[in-house]
Amino acid sequence: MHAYYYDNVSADQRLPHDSGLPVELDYLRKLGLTLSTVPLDTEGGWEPLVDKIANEHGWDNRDTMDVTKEGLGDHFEQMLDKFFTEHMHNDAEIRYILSGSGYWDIREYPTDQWIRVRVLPGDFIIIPAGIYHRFTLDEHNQVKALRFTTGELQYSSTARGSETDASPFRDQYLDSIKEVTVGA
Ligand code: KMT
Ligand code: NI
Repeated sequence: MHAYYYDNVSADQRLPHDSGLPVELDYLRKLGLTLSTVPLDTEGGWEPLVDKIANEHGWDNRDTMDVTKEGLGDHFEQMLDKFFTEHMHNDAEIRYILSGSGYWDIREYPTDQWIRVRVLPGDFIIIPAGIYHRFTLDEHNQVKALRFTTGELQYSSTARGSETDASPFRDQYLDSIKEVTVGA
């Protein structure tokens, strides 16, 4: 996994859009992300390690998101548009990449710059509730990821706008990064 500032060039979202300015993963952690890698070829298998992380966090539910043309059928383009529309969630977005690759774009606060995070198989990413972000596939056009939740599995997102700006989940997020952004 690695990250860099997005170049803001208007071209296919699936291209790297690398501005050449790298971003440290520790900086993204300060912005509230949890980032780690559990290699798929870990000795003894990745499953016990991933199970342990899930248990520690109390995630009692999981499923596989198959973000491929075959997996999503007629909804493929529609779902991709939805993922790439800037949004936030009221719950954390927790994903473990099983195959394929893609990019999450994370909004830096308060600059509103996009930071692009490249994900590959074995990458584990937790995007906190209330942070603005979007997701795209790359040119290979496929990703399969485990999705974890506590309680019921359901997908709900809200596009950035006056409603999300006023959301208590957004407030909580901004509060959680105050230490980092004060004086920024
Ligand atoms: C989201 O909300 O941004 C997503 O779930 C992206 C797809 S997960 C591979
Ligand atoms: Ni999301």
